[in-house]
Amino acid sequence: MDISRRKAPRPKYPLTDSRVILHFDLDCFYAQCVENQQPDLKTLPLGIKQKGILATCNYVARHRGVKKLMLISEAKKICPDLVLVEGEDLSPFRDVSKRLYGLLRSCIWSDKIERLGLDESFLDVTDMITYNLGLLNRHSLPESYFCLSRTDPEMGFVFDATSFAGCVHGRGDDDGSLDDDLDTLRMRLLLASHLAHYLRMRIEDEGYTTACGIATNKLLAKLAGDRHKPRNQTTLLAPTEEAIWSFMDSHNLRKVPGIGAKTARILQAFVSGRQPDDPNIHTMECSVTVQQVRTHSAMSAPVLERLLSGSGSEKGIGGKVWALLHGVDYTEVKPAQNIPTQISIEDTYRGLNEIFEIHRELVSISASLLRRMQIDLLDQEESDPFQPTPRKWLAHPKSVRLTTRPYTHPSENKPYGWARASRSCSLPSFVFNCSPTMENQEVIAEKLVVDVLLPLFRQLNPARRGWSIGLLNVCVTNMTDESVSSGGRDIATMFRQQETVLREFTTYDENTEKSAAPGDAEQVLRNHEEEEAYPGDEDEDDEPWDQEPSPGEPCPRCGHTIPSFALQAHGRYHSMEMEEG
Ligand code: DGT
Ligand code: MG
Repeated sequence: MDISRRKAPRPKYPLTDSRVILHFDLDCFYAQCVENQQPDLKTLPLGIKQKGILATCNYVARHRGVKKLMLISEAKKICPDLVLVEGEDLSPFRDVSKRLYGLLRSCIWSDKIERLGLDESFLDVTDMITYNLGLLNRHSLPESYFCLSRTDPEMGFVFDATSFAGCVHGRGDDDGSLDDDLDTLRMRLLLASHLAHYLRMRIEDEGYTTACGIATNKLLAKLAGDRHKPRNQTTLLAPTEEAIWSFMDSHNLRKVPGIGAKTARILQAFVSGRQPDDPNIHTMECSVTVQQVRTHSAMSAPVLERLLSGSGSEKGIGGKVWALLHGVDYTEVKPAQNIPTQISIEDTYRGLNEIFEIHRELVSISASLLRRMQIDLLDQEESDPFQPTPRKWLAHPKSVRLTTRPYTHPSENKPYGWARASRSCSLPSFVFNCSPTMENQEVIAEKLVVDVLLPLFRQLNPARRGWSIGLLNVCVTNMTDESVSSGGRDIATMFRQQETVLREFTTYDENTEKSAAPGDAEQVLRNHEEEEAYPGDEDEDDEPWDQEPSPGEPCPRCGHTIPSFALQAHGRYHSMEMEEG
């Protein structure tokens, strides 16, 4: 028996009753957002710039040889007429992301729709496919009808069920040799390919093109979608284990979601007969394929466990990676979440040393965070222009956390969590008072920085100078879901009573996790401070920030116009500056 077959993990689902998963990935996402704002850019090579690198570029630029994540200088050499647009402010991208996610979510039945970063989503459409397979009339396949609603037969679309929509990887053409079970799998995926096409067209109606992968699990769907990009879709029809392995084998190890740079380096060293501590492997490009690792004579789940277990890695890592190499992925598409568990914004720097720089950057981060909170946490109700009603907060984060990290040069190769230190306290209630005007947001951001974040910064970095800050992250966390917690009480009043600063504590985030989307300033950080900081909030005490902010008064020291309520705090900022000497 073939060695890899003997040791291979078994798929959990019988092939005929497999799940049907769609993976959507918007094409050159940031670039498309910018193009939709400035349609003239669509035909020009366009790059979206973030701190000296191209976060992404459109496909006109890619056809000219420009690549994602290139240095700007390098991209300009290759394509001198590359148009560059600043993409530091992620808010417009987040808005589009949320709108398109909402559209997809409204079309599926199960609510199993999981976002990955800003521009990718997994959808589990198994129930829709099973239902529509039951309706299929095998005698009139060319005029088939896909029902998008169980209750309204008029909601749906006509399609030709004699062929797949888009590209197929594997045995797409029914040559009559498939047995009944495999024919069922083929028809399920065929229906899914038409659903995927319909959804892609709905997204195109909104002005955005996508790539989509259709397969029986998340891993395979994501890899399949990468086959034909942009503006295309690929169904993976792999009816046997061998067909799945052969699909997996063709991939570079680093392309497999779930296999990071470190894992790939260790496995590349192993299959090329090097020692894991060989200094050269840190600079090696990953060139090893799944096949080289999967079919290596000494490879197995226990061997992977031995190679990969160690500081920081999860238990059972060997079995997990072994399964991934075989295209086996049991993970479910997580149900949609209305409310994120936390929201954070961070930025990186080449060493900030002056308090005014820290102040300026914290204000900028806080302003983005407030905008983001409004997008994600305010309800969507359109207010009636004749009878405007304030929008409601769907959730209130209870804590705010500041994380800092000293600057290190990339060549020092420090792990992501190295020297990150965090300090938290309760989130003051005035942040929930912000109306969507820009000016108001900036005022609130300034107050948050002066009242809360700069004091936290000084506690984290007690030295008077010489900090050389490389990263600032501000995170609001400990969400209270209003639908659950309010219990009929006036939640706005409750939050107005919150004390400004509660318990404080420092944590050192050694195991901080980075979000799935590289470069996205949003992170999923491990929450060390759970439930520490909610006030016994019984005392009624109306805060001055409940009133409309006044236009402001000039600061006697620097002359800046500061809202009256923030003058005192602003004065504290000057005192800190003076302490600085
Ligand atoms: P695609 O999917 O290959 O057509 O191109 P994109 O641009 O959609 O790339 P994707 O899907 O990997 O990422 C979505 C957006 O996230 C992208 O437009 C820019 C941003 N992004 C992705 N990776 C990075 C990164 O490593 N650094 C930065 N700053 N931004 C990134
Ligand atoms: Mg994309």
